[in-house]
Amino acid sequence: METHLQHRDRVGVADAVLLEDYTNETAFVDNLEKRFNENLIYTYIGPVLVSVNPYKDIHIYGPEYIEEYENKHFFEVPPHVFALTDTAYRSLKEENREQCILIAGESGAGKTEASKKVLQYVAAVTEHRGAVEKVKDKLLHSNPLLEAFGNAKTNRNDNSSRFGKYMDIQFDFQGLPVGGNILNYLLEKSRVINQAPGERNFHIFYQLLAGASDSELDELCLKRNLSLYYYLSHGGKSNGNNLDDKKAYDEVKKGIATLEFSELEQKEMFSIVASVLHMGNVGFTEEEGKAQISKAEALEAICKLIGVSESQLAKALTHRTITAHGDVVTSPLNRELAVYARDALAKAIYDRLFTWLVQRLNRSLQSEDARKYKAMGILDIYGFEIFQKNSFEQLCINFCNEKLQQLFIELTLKSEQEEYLKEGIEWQNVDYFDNKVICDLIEEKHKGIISVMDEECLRPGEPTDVTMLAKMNKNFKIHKHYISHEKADTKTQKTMGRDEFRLVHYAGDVTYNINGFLEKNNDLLFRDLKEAMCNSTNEIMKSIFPAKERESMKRPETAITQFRTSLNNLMDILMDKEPSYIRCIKPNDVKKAAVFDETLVRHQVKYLGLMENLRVRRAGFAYRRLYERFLQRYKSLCNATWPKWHGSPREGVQTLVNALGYEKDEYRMGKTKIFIRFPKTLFQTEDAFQLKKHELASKIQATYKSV
Ligand code: AD9
Ligand code: MG
Repeated sequence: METHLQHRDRVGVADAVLLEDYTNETAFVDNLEKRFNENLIYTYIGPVLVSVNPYKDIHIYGPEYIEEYENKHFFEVPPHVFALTDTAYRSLKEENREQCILIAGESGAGKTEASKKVLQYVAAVTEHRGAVEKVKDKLLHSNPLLEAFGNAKTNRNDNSSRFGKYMDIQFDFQGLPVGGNILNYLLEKSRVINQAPGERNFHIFYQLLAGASDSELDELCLKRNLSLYYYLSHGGKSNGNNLDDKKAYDEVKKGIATLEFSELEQKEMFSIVASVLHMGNVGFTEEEGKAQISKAEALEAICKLIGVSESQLAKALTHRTITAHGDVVTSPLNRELAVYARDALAKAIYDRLFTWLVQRLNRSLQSEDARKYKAMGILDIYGFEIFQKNSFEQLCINFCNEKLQQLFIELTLKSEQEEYLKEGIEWQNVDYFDNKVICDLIEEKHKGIISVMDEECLRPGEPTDVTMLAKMNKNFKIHKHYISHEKADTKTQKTMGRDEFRLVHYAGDVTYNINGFLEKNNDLLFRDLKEAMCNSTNEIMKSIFPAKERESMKRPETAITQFRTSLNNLMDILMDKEPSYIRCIKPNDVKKAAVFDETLVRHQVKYLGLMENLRVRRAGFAYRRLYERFLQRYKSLCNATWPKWHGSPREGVQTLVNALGYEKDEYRMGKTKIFIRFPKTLFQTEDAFQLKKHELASKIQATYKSV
C-alpha cells in the first residue's frame, strides 16, 4: 500500500498549508507541478482555491462530480471549484450570508471558464422547476452573448474577455435562483479599430459574417468576405475555419431568443454592428486641408442602417463645431483629423452598444419576484498586466488589481483574525505588505495620480502628455512607489525613457509610457458626431447617444475618474459579502496541455501574492478542524474513543490527542475546533489512521474468510 507520505510525494498536497516549508516558493511551485502532472489542477491554500489551466478537457465537471461535491464538507473532498461553490452556496442558503467569488489571474489563466463552472454548479444543484428553470436558462445563455460582443482572439487567449465582469446571481429565501444582474467594466474599445498582428476584432463581427443567412447579410449591406472590411483586415484573419464562428453565431441567436429580445431590438442591434464595420470603410481625401468623404457606398450603408441623413453624417465626419466665448464656430477637419473622428465614433458606438447589451440582459434577468433576495456575485476581471509597453489601459487594470488586493488583504486577514478571536486562541499579528500606500498614490483626492491626470486634461491652454508627465514627476518626486526618469537613472540603474514613469506595484514594477494618456483619458467625441447619432431613427442608437448629453455643456468625467468611481462602487458591493477566492494560473504561454513552465508559474505565484497568502494562513496554525469531524475521522486511533465516544466532542479530541502524544506546542483547543500548528503532526496522525484502516479492513476480511 502506498503510504500517505509516498502518496504525497507523488501527487503533492491538496492544501499548500500542509507543505513543510511554507516560505519556500520552489516547494510551492513544485507541489503545483506534481499535481498538474496528475491532472489535479486544483490546490488549496486554506480556503483559497488555486487553479492551474489544464488546456484540455479533464472530465471533472460531469453530473457525477456535481453529485460528489453536493453538500460535502469543503476539506473532505478533493479541491475543486465545485467544492468552493458548494460551500459558498450553503453559507448563503443556510446562514443567509451574501457571497462573492473573486476570480483573479492573468489572461488565459482560466478565469472565465471558472466563472462558468460556478454558474453551472449552482444551476445543477438548485431545483428544476418552471420559473426557476427559466431564470437559470437566461443566466446561462447570457454568457455566449456577452462573450460574442466582449471577447476576442488575442495572442494570449483565443477567447479573451476584453472587459471586466461582475455578475450577481440572486436567490430567494429558499435558495432558488430568481434573477441576476451584470456590471461591466472598461471594454477595450480600441480593438474595434485596430488589432495587434495575429489578433482579431471582437468575435461578433466574424460570427455575423460567418453565420448570418444571405438575406440577413443583404439587409445589412454586408458581404461574407472578411477582407472587404478595413476594421477586420489588420490583425489575424478568422480562425482559419469559419465553423466555430458559425456555431457561435447560432449560440448568440439562441441567447437572443432565450433572453427575449424583440425582433426590432435584434434587427437594430445587428444594424449597429454592421454600421461599425461600414464605418471603417469610410475613406477620406483632402483638398486644401479639408477632408472629403471618398467612398460613398460605406457612408450610404451606414445611413441606411441607422437612419441618419447622409449629409449630416458626412458633415459631422469632416467638421468640428465648438463653442468659444459663447460663439458657435464650425471648422473643417483635415484628412488626419477626419480619420480620427471616424475611428472615435466607431469606438464610441461599439462601446455604448456593449453597455446597452449588458443593460438589456439585466432587464431580462431582473427577478420578477419583489421578495428580498440574497446575492452570490462572481467577479471575472482582468489580472495584473506587465507588458513590454504599458499604457493607460494597463494603469487602469493594474489600479483595479491593487484595489482587489487591498480587499483581499482586508478580508482574509480580518477573517483570519476573527476566527482566532472567536475560538479564543491567542494570535500574533503577522507582518504583511499593505498596498494601501499604492492605492493612495493612484487615487487619493486632490493628490493622487488620477487627480494630476485629470487636472492636466481639464487645464486650459495646451496640455500634452509631456506636460502631464512633468507634473507627475514633480508631484511624486519623493514617493517611494513612484519612479521618474531621473530617479531611475540615479537609483535603480534600470533606465527608462523620458516619456515613461514607473510604479512599484505590489505585484512588481511596471513602466508606463505616457504617450496617449491625455487623449485616452479625455475620451472626447466631437459634438457633431454625437448630434448625428442622436438624430438616428434606430432606437438603440438614440438611447446610447441621448440628447441631454449633447445639450449638456458640462464636460463628461474623464475615463479614469469614471473607472475609479465604478471600481469604488464595486468595492462597496464586495465588502458586504463573504468572499471566496479562486486564483487562476496559466501553466504556459503556448496554450498547450501538459506543459508546465516553471518560470512563468513562479512569476504568477509572486504577483498573485500566493506566498504571502500562505504565510498569513500559516502564521498561526496550519490546520484546523471541528471537534466532531476530527474525532469522527481519527477515533479508531485510541481505545477510549473507539468505537464510540460518549462525552463531548471536545473532550473526546483531548483524550485522543493525549493518547497520540501531541506535544503542548503542537496544538490548541479552540471553542469548536482543534488547531494544529505543524503539518507533520497531522501527517503522522493521518498515516497512523490509514494503517489502522488497512488493518481493520484485513481483519474484517480474515473474519469473513474464516466463516
Ligand atoms: V482573459 O483574462 O479573459 O484573456 P481567462 O478568462 O482567464 O483569460 P479563459 O477562462 O478564457 O481565460 O481560459 C482560456 C482557455 O483555457 C479556455 O478557452 C480553455 O480552452 C482553457 N481552459 C481554461 N480553464 C479550463 C479548464 N478548467 N478545463 C479545461 C480550460 N480547459
Ligand atoms: Mg476571460
